Amino acid sequence: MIGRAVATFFHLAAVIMGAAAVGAGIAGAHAFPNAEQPLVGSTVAAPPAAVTITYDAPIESLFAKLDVVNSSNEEQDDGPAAVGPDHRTLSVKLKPLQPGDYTVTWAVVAEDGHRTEGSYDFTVTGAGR
Ligand SMILES: [Cu+2]
Repeated sequence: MIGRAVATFFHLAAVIMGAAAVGAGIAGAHAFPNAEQPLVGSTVAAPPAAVTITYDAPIESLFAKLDVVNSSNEEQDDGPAAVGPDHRTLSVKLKPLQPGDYTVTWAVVAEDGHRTEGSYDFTVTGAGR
């Protein structure tokens, strides 16, 4: 684990120092979401059982984070986040959600060592399961 962190650090350092020489090709290797479930900013009638984000590039299981909180900032995820076998999906199961607003926060490291992060909200209107 330490070896891997060091390798990541050196990769990042190399990227910073080499950015001018390598140019625009680097950007394509970052992992950004290209699909979210529930959808970003959506209002859903039925409480979802899980949150799943699909990325446009492979992500590292070791560094992937996905948290879901309610409007009182209380954790709503039920168990650790999991990276799918294709290394492109990140998901976490949820406790039974009450009607209200929820915030999803994620952070991932692409297989080339580049970190990306973000957050978004969704709203649940019904209590269901
Ligand atoms: Cu990258």
